[in-house]
Amino acid sequence: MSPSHYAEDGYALWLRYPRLAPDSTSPGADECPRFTIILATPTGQETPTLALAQAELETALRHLYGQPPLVRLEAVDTDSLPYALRANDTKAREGFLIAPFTTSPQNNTSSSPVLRIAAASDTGILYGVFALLRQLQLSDQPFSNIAITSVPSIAHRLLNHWDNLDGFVERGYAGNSLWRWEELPDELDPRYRDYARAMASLGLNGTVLNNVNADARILTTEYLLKVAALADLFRAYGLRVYLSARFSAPIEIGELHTGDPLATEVAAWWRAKAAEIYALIPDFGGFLVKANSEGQPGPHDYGRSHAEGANMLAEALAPHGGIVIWRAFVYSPDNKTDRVKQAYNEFLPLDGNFAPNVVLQIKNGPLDFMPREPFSPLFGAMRQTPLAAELQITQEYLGQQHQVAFLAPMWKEFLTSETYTQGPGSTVAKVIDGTLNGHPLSLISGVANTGSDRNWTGHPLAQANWYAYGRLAWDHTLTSGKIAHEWAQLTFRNARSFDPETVETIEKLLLGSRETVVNYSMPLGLHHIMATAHHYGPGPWVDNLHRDDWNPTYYHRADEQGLGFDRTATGSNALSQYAPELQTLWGNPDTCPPEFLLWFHHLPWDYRLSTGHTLWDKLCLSYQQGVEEAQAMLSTWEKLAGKVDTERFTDVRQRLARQVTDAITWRDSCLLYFQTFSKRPFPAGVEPPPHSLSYYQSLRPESTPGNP
Ligand code: GCV
Repeated sequence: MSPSHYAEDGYALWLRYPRLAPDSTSPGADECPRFTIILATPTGQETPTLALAQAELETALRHLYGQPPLVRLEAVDTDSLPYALRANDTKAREGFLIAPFTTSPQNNTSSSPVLRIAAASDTGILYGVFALLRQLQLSDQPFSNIAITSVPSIAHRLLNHWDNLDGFVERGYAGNSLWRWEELPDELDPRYRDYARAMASLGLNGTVLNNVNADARILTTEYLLKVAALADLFRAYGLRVYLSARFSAPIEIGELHTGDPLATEVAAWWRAKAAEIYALIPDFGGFLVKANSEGQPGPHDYGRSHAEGANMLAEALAPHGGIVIWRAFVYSPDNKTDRVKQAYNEFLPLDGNFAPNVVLQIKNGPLDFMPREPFSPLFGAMRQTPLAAELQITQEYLGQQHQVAFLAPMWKEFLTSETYTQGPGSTVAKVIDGTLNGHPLSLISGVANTGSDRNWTGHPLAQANWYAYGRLAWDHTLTSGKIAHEWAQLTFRNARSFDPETVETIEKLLLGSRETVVNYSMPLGLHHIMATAHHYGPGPWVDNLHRDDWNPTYYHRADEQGLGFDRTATGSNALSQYAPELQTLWGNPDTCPPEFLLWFHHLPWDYRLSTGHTLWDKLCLSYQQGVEEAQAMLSTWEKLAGKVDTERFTDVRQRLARQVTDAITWRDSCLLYFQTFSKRPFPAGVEPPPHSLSYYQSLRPESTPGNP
């Protein structure tokens, strides 16, 4: 079968295991190596997790080389493990060592390569197996040269599903929820296992099953039994279950008249609920809470602080080893302060007041998952509280399932941002992994882009974002290039033939894609100028929503003088929430990086950038560049005809064609609209829009999924 006829539906994700060596019936079959792999754990005993590890090795190596491996379990003395795997914490326990093993003469398996995977836990072994299989498919180095010691950077590596109990996924663009609540606990969709396996293959060890806009019913016994069925299934994959808890649950499902965190009956209710949960799910991870944000109940309803609310839940979970993940995504309807300042203002005074098993989960930027934002200033400022990053894998503001936007470069930009709180090198990554401020509790969350679509993520290339999130959660020092390369090779490597050029082409396309989306939608630091509610496509003209800070006009502030939000001392002074080094750098438009220019400054249309362009010209040219880049992505992809299987090729081609149309709509809408203020002509090289502004303002996408 030629590669172009090898149809794939994407279900296998990056775990396809295409044949790497001649198959067993072809001449040269004897060249296929027969591997011997030793799995070494402290007990050396067979467990459900080790059974999965062995099964994975057998299936994978049979597919890759046509030969099953010989797998042996062995006990290892933990003192003989490298120090990184011996420490008494989650990170060390989940790490692994892969090393060539020298066989004794009497045990000699002659030419058979022998490797040993050792870890302090069975989950560490499973992660090691997936790492080995990845490495075998990526490198052409001999098996016996593989030597890896790896420990996760962050202890708790979670997906957050914004899934409602009726199967709807908020901001989900890949079908319905994976969880079939009406069938659970009696019927277990085989897909649950495939999900857990995919999670383990990335080293992700936690999943929050339900939406942060939580339904209290998830905490009823009826639903907890369903949750327990999933937890039982996920356990062997090292995957722990967490739930989003609705703060008013004691009233809604508990028949109390208050949810006041300082009321003794409320605390007792949560303690009893925690005990019930742990009786059913002994390794339950904890609660994720969205409180007093966008209409959700919370401690403020009773005049209590976020810390008082979080600590009450923390106290209920503490005896069982659970944690509270308290979200910092808050902005108040009555607060007239610049929305991007509010979380900092609300949470910084509480620093030091949280219980040790509370972690504050903060979105990467201070606004809301825009295509580009500076990091949230809380990451620099709050030193006494463990801080977790919340990243959005689902592309709410980056083209949803229609557009390619590989997000690793965006997340790397965030993780490598300098907070300067302890001088240079005080990166956001070091805040999150707990090393900068010495917190043993570390956590990262990604809002899932998975759903019931056969290929999990809707857009075939959006799988790369789930992959990238998992890889960065495990090791935040990986580069975007390496991650793109890994994913492209694992996902598109042809069975029976290997075409490095195809992989390289996909890799490059991915790597530039997020910047392309920024260029044609919100360049130069523009933000929140998308259409209302569904957040798909442009809406810079929207000014009639009942809250000021829901209106794009609030954010871009276009007027006859210029464009942008002044967040310096002459404006909202949100800049003052950052370290002095950043205030100096970002506070001056001449030194502010162009990508944050209109985030921090309101500048005249004729302001001259270091490139020599005026602001107006640069704005127009950025939108134009975005369109041209989208067109280039389409033509690049078209060159892969016959090299990528027809099914995925066609699917991606159609979506890229749609992306080009969307990019043109973004450019034309925004430029015509901003031109009503700038009153300047488009510079040379910018294609004039074929329609009037009112035409673009009348466009309404037919049906966009995922809207609450
Ligand atoms: C889950 C944004 C999204 C909402 C989401 C909210 C949040 O506002 O549009 O759908 O709600 O963020 O993160 O809580």
